[in-house]
Amino acid sequence: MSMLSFERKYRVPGGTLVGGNLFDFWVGPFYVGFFGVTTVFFAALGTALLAWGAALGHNWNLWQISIAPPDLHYGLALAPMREGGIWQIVTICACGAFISWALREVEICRKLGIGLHVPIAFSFAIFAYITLVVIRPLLLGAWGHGFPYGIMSHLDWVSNTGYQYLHFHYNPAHMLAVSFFFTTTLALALHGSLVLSATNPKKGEAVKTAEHENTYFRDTIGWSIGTLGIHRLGLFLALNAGFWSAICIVISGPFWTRGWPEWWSWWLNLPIWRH
Ligand code: UQ2
Repeated sequence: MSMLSFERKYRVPGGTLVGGNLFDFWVGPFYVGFFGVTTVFFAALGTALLAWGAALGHNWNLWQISIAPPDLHYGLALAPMREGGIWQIVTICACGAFISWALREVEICRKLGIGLHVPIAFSFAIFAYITLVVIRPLLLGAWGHGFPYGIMSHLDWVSNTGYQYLHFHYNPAHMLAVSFFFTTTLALALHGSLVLSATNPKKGEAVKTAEHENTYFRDTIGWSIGTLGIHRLGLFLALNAGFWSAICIVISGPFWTRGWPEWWSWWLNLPIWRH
């Protein structure tokens, strides 16, 4: 892989959070660091445990492999390996690997002297995952409330959990999350298509700049958010999508146990409807 002169200039010692200079080196294009070592450790152990769990299963059909959490009667205790213990250690490995990766991103940002936007953005995705497999199971009192690690099985879990609350689309936080996901795709479609349209002129013509991009939107809707603004908007929309996803599932069970359609009775019960 080619290395730009720019990269040599910024491939600098320091900026580490843990371990001083000990792990402050690169392997090929990859920065290692203390958290590179812990990422590889957790990822390798977790993957090996998933393979073991798959070997204990009924077959090797990729769609049917599933590593399930313990039965609810184990509560918050450690379960035997074959009865959900694998899921519990895989979950620890996943949290360890994700958090290590975020902290490795922090060390790289510090080396480069750039903002921490990327690790902060990633932390929202980690927060959503940890809400599903740690925070909500803790609040409900059993690891069995986590979702199983399997392609079809995790979809079944989502469907079953949704129907447990009758109609999940009536969950107001779910409404916000879905709206943010859709708006994220709209913003990225607008942005991606706009940039490609400006950078792919007719044969023989010069590549266009932000002035053309601004003008396109001023002509169509009377306003342009700007080249920096669209990235601020994109980050805002994406972080909110992940954040409200975490909120919509953590309130389901720990804070609202009935069907979500029923939650809206507060609206029907407003005194303004009395005549
Ligand atoms: C824009 C701009 C960009 C863009 C985009 C817009 C030059 C390259 C996509 C247009 C975006 C607008 C008007 C915001 C739309 C609002 C929502 C909530 C989707 O103006 O500046 O820079 O990529």
